Amino acid sequence: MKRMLSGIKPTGQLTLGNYIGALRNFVSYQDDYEMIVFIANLHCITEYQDPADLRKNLTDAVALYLACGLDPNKSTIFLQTDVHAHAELGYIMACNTYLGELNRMTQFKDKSAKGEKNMTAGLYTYPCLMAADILLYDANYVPVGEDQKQHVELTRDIAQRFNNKYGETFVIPEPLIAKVGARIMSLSDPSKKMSKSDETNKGCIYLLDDLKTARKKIMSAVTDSIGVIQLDKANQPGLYNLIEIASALSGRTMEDIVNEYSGQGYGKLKTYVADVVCSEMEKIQNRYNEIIASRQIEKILIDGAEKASKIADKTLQDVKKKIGLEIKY
Ligand code: ATP
Ligand code: LTN
Repeated sequence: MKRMLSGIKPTGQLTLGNYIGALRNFVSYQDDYEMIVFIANLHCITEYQDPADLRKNLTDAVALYLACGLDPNKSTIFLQTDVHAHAELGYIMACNTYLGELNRMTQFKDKSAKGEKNMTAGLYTYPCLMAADILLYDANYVPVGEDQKQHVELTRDIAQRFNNKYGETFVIPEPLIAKVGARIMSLSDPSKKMSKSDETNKGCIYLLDDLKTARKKIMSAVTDSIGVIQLDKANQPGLYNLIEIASALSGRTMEDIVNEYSGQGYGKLKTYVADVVCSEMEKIQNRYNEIIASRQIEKILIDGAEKASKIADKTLQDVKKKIGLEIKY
């Protein structure tokens, strides 16, 4: 069975974008692949997090993984810091990455271009840690949203270079990007990705938003003044985004939805999108509440970390031996 690995940062509440672009795909893959999913808590402290908020977000992220359908009997679910090999291989990967490569990473470039102050060294070397996350597990595929493709490509370059230098060590991973929903846009500004770190909160639906709030955000989503329901991403990006959300969640094609609503007002279509989103969120939230009440999270994480460590420690041992870091006793 081929292996698949992915991670999500618990920087804030998980969003509908995370669900459509990442989480729900993990769930659909877990029957056909050996799925490894972790909470990237080391990645999230590249920017300051309030400790109390972070603690709550960690629990919520695991509970939401499970609520969305990840099954600990099928998938390995753990916290990045519970498997020490991540930080150690992350450092080794940083020693095998060139500054020029890190300077080219769009996520980093965008942040520096915006003139963000107090950018940390951790933010800069973040892709090296991400490479370690993936390479520790010999992952064949890495399902991610569009924004992470470049990081997986860098991981491939680092792995190939390492293999050439030290001999076959790492499996070369491939990014896996879903056709629909790989980049869900903000509801208030469809030129931007729907993001947890949305300052206004209006453009972003959090999976734990109450359903009334979620509906309101959809009903007031920014569209256009063209007034025709059709698929024109360039001129009607807001409308396109809403149809894409409904398509991803309902399993209907975007064309099918357009056919049903063409000739009608945007309000009708928005009501349909809100119905689809709220019905999915309601299911997730009910499961989430059950999971929180059942207090099973800790045990799942302990078991997950034990399973993950077995694989990761072996890879790290091999890497250290190949580099010459170890004395044979
Ligand atoms: P931020 O929103 O703060 O930039 P993030 O949500 O992108 O953070 P993660 O939580 O680590 O960062 O993302 C987890 C996964 O969700 C990644 O695979 C990412 O590509 C995907 N993802 C995030 N936002 C979207 C979106 N708007 N549309 C589709 N996929 C997304
Ligand atoms: N960088 C990713 C989160 C992440 C990840 C990973 C995804 C950290 N390590 C390994 C896939 C594989 C993000 O910001 N979304």
